[in-house]
Amino acid sequence: MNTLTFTSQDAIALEDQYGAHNYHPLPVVLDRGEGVFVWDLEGRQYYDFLAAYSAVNQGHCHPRLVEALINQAQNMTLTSRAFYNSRLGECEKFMAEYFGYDKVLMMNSGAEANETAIKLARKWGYEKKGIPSNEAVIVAVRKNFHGRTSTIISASTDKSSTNNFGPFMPGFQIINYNDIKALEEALQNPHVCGFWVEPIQGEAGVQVPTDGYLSTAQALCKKYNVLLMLDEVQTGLGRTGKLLASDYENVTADILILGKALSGGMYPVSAVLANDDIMLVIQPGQHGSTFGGNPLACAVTVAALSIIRDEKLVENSFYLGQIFRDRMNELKDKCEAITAVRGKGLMNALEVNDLPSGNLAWNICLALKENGLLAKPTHGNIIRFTPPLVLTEEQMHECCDIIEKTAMAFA
Ligand code: IF1
Repeated sequence: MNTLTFTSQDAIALEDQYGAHNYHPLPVVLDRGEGVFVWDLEGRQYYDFLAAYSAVNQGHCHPRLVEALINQAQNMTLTSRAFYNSRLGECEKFMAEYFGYDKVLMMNSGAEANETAIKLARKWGYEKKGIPSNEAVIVAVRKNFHGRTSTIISASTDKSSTNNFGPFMPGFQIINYNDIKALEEALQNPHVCGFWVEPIQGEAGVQVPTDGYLSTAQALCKKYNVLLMLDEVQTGLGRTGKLLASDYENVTADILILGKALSGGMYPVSAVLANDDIMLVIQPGQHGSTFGGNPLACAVTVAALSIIRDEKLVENSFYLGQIFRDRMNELKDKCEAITAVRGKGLMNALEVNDLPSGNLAWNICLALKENGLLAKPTHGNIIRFTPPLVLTEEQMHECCDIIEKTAMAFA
């Protein structure tokens, strides 16, 4: 806990005055975290049901991650890729074997990994599929979220992400999510090199497609010689109750995009995985970043992935997710404020009885905070619940009690 002289109000005032106004945070100032808990400047304890948008799947300040970070920080942090470093190859081998791919390309943010996937798919399109120069098309879906760069938002259908940020990058075709017929029509264009999609849409409000959507999409991609680019930045690494959300349908992406929990929230690490026939179209000097694949990132990544395996977080996520949705469905039946429950594993959402332009979800989140649980609305009528995967069954029931008590006050 901090001293009494610097309060949450002071911290909020500082951000407001000196920080850009590109966010509208819940009014709580977090100062410390451990496992599933966070504490504000006044020492109030909360269950963290956002987990930094699924980046801290391993829980806050996991001791093995802290140890990996400190040990590596004392030895070497950054070499650039002008030289080899002693941790990169080990980390790439670990990741390639962990996910079953030939090759790994490490970046930093999720947006950068998606950018990498776009460049890789296009280059493959020209050099392997024979698409005429500068004519490649990537098919994306409505309400996607893949990051904030100007290329990525060129495929966005969200006005607040795009308004007055043009001109936009050409080469994207947008179809409806969960629409196989539209996909097959789009893939018939011989200039299409990739189909780019989240297995469950996060920002759109935890939209779960129909069973079979991904496996059918994969079959269509094979049929039309198009790369399946899966953005598992948020759905990956145990979040949905499988290691990858695509595991539910035994689908293997041609280009797998990872980020967030790849470092357990310790450090920005992202990666793209692909087999040799795809990954090797990128040659020396054609893509990279100063920080991508640095020794600190590598040490943290190996530890973060080891924790997921050693602590059986995938299994825990699957198990606790069932409990959560069972409890929330019971709640929905007796609480008028709640209209829908959906999700997989520990990636879930409640829809509340309001318009997307309303403020009921925000007001419930404020009340949840007062009752010791932090969650964030997405749009005005959806609350997302994505706790760290290290939650226990007992804690899950306590959290469901908090949500129940809070929601009933709005019934
Ligand atoms: C923000 C949402 C979550 C992502 C997927 C790539 C990225 C993200 C599927 C980019 C990032 C974040 C970013 C965060 C809000 C957040 C988010 F509400 F916008 F949709 F998690 F649900 N692919 N998602 O979800 O990764 O470059 O940020 O590392 O404030 O923009 P990044």
